[in-house]
Formats: sequence, structure tokens, C-alpha cells
Amino acid sequence: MIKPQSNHLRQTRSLDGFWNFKRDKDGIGEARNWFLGFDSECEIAVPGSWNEQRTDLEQYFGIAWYSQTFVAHSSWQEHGVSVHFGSVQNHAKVWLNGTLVGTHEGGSLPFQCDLSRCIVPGKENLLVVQVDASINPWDLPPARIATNAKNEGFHNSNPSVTYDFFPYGGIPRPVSLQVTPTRESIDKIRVDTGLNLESKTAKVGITVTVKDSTACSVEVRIEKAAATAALDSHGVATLYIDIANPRLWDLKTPELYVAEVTLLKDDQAIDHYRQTFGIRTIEVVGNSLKLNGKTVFLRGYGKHEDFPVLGRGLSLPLIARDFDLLKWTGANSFRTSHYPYAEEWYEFADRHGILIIAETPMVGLCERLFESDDIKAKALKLVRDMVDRDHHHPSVIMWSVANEPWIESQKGTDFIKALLSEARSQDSSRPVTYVAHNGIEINAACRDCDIVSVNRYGGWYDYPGDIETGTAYLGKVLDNFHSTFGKPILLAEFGADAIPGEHSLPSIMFTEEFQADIIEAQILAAESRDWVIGTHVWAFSDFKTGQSITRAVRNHKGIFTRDRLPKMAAHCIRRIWTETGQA
Ligand code: GCB
Repeated sequence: MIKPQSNHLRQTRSLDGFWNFKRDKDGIGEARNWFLGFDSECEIAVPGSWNEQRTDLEQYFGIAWYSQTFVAHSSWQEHGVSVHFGSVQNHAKVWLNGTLVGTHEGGSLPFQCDLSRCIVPGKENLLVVQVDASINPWDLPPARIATNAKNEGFHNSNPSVTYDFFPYGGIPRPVSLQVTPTRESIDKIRVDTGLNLESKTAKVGITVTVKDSTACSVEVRIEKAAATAALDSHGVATLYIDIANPRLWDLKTPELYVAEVTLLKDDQAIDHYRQTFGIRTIEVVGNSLKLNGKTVFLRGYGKHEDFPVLGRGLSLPLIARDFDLLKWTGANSFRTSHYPYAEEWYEFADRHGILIIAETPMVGLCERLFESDDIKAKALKLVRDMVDRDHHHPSVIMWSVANEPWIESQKGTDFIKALLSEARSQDSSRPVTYVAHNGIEINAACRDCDIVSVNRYGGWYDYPGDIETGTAYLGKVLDNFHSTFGKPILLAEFGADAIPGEHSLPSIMFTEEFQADIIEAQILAAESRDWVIGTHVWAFSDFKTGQSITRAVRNHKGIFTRDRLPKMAAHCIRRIWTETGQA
């Protein structure tokens, strides 16, 4: 699947706007044929989570129906037409004019449904989506199986999810139609760049998969170079283009290339796609991370897609603002904790030289999930789908296959190892990791990581209120992970909640002073170890969570508030990171 695009052969039509909406509290909408249309309860904006758009939907975690109409162009009879959803949270079933055209599981990756067979050209068409945002213990990420179950995440929250962020529902990313001149069209493009830093040459491999055709050929142009190949019997062609003295993608010079892919039939161009990519290397050498052969130290944050009213809904101004703030603090990177973000985040990072650790939605994994072959198959597919969607972004420098899996058995270790090896087999050009908590004993899978990522809240969850002891403890934890696994370490989360406007002297927990002090002490402690390759503060901004006695309205570990105002810690980090060099 490729993101919809308009060019001289392809057209897109946005279906974003207000959609009709109706809750299906008993889950009987399908039996009542709501896919043929339903009485709307209200209008809900797409893209956007439904929860904060209306008071009565704030705490609704169930099934809802969305519908939208559009008039199809009369010429679309002959064309290929599909509908593309950036994501639907969490599961979707899609009908066009009463015909089921597709289903999708999982709330953070895109999917598309082919509409060619049931679209009515020149007429109004009805698109209906059943959105299932139920709290389900067998989803990825999972809900808790019982409110007080042990080792299923550590926040006993309502709703009872295993993870520390709000389980929004809705259609949080754009919806659009993609129209191609014929049904034979480009379905998938994979760009692999092999760069030889010494000889300053790059070999770019472009693999194109075509839908509904094998009788075509593919032409690829990258600037002045071109290559052509016929499709094989599976509708796939791989082409190679050599680039001498390539302009490298780097933090300060985020140079991008475009592969112009054309599908040809009887010498006629029948489809075209412009695929952006970058040329750079990223590798672990000894105890350091090297970008284009030069050591890069990661300074940044774990984040969330979260903002008042929008929920997880995509907002382009918010992306612009977050990158502006990120750079203002001197950061050079972030992790898409704890799920793949909208593609627009990665595209912006590609253009502006920010590094991304791309994470799957696997947070809150625990033993009962490790035992299920069905879950394992879904988990492996999530890794593949994420790599498929994001591999062409030069900003993505590492794959994180899970956050804080609660491993208690060999099965759990094997599960995480399988995810790491799947990521590696899908893409050998980037380091892989998972983000570990707890001790080294349960984290044997770290041996299979290229970089060991560790979360630790010394002075907060451990030794609360005691920054000195907490920081010494953090140092010991990092030393222990390093001496056990012999790998470079990323301090992937550390920090403290600060309720904006709370101050104290001396600094105590929940004040802005305490948060700034703990972050400063722990950045210095981590950076003093030469095998630490980065520090990612938790979190970039405050974010909405389920209700819990450990969360005063939301998680306050942001260095910015939920609406992006700086706390003392933001100024403190800016001072440390901009006054001490490389950003
Ligand atoms: C963690 C989790 C993150 C939480 C954070 C916290 O270890 O990875 O999702 O939000 O701790 O604030 O407790």
C-alpha cells in the first residue's frame, strides 16, 4: 500500500469533514443493516478522535458507526478507485453502497479498500464505517483482563487498559479516495539504499508491486538516471539505479531524492507515483551510533499523538509546532511511543532533519499474550506493516518492536526475540531494539537488540522524592544493563510529573523545580557514561490517560503542558542541550 497522491495520472479526493455518527451500544447495528445507512446521532469531525468532540462521548469506548456520501465522477467507471484510511481506532469494517469492501484490525496503521467493483459513477455513493473502539484484553495494545490483574501494566486505570494513555476511539487520520487511470496500478514501492561512504556511491534498489497486472513494465527515474524492467509473474519488478556522489540525508542537510515510478502498458503510461527517500547510513559501531559514519548522540523525547479536543486526531499545525518546540529545546530525535504515528510526522522529520525511533503499538504485552500463537502472528504482522509503511523515511533510524513487555518466561523472551528478528529480516539497514523495564533477569531478549533501550524513573517510582539516591540507582541500572549485554544503551524514558504552576523550595515531587532538577541530574549521569548513545526524556508534553489515583487528570511528565506551554524543565533542557553542543 502507498499513501494516496495526486499527480499527472493519479487523483485524490479528500473525504475529511463532518461525518454522520451513531453509537452502537448493543453491537446490533450490523444485524439492523446500518451499513445501508442509519439515523445520525450527531456529526463528528474526521480526522479526530470522538471523545473530546462531545461531552457525552468522552467516556464512550465501544462500537460506533460513521457515514459519508460522495458523488463519484462519471469517468470513474474505467478507473481504479480505492478509499484509504490513515487509521481507524481500533477496528474497522467498511461498506460502500451496502457492500462490504474491507475490514482492518489495529488503530495506528493505514489500510485501503478497493471500491472499483461497487462504485456508482456519476451518482451519490454511501460509505459506511463501523468503528470498534471496545476495550479488549486481546487487542494490541491490550486492555487488562481483570481490573486488579498483576503484571498487566502498572496503572490500575479506568478504563482498564494496560498502558498509560487514553484509549481514544474514532477516525483520527485523513480519509481519501485514490483514483488511478486503470485498475492496473502501482500497489507498493520499496526503496533500499546501499551507500558506500568510502567510494561515495549509492546503489538504490526500487521494488515495485503492481495490482491486477503482470503484463506491464516499470520505469524508474531518479533525477537524470533511469531504469526499466518488466513485471514478473507475481506483478513485481526490482530495478537498480547507481548514484555517484549522492547528496546525503543528515541532521543539518536533510537532502531528499524522489524516485519517479511509471507503470507502462503498450508503451503508454498508465500509472505514476513519486516516492521520496533519502540516502544515508545508520549503524552501531562499538559503543556508538553512527549517522553517515559520524557519531550521533540522541537527545529528545518520548511523545504521544495527543492534544485537547483533537485526541489523537491529526493536526498539521500541531506537527509544525511540536517540531519547532523540539528544536527549540535542542533535541534531535524522538520515539513514536507507543505506536506508529501519522505519516505526516515522519515526512516532516524527513524534510527537517529529525531522527525517529519508530515503535510498534505493542505496549502492555504480558504472559497470557505470549502464550497465544494467534497474538504472535498478529504481532509479527504489525512489525511487517510498520516497516512496510515507514522504511522509506530517512528520518527513521531504528525500529522499536515493543515497550516494556512484562516477560516472565522463556516463551515471553522468545516472543520478543521473534519480533526483533522479524524487524531485522524486513529491514537489515537499521538497528532494532525494544524498550525494557524491570531488571536484567527478565530481559534476556536484550541480547538480540542492537541497542539496549531502558526506561527508569529513579527518584520517582523508585526512591520517590530523593533525586540523589534515585540518580545513583539509575546509574547502577544502566551499568548493569551495559555490563550484562555489552551493548550501547539508550536511556529511553526518565523524568517526573510536574503540575504546571506548582513550585517549592526545596524542590519536592510534582513541582516544576523537582522535574527540572531530576531531569538535569539524570541527563548528566547518563551522558557521563560513554556507552550511552542517547537520552530521551519522558515526556515531550502532558497527555491524557485513563482515570487513576496515580494520574491527576492526566500524565504530567511533559516538559510542555498538554497545550504546549513550557514548564521550567523545558527551559532547563534547552540550556543543557543548546549550551553543550550538538543538537
Ligand atoms: C513508562 C511507560 C509510559 C508511561 C510512563 C509513566 O514506563 O513506558 O508509557 O507513561 O512510564 O509516566 O509512568
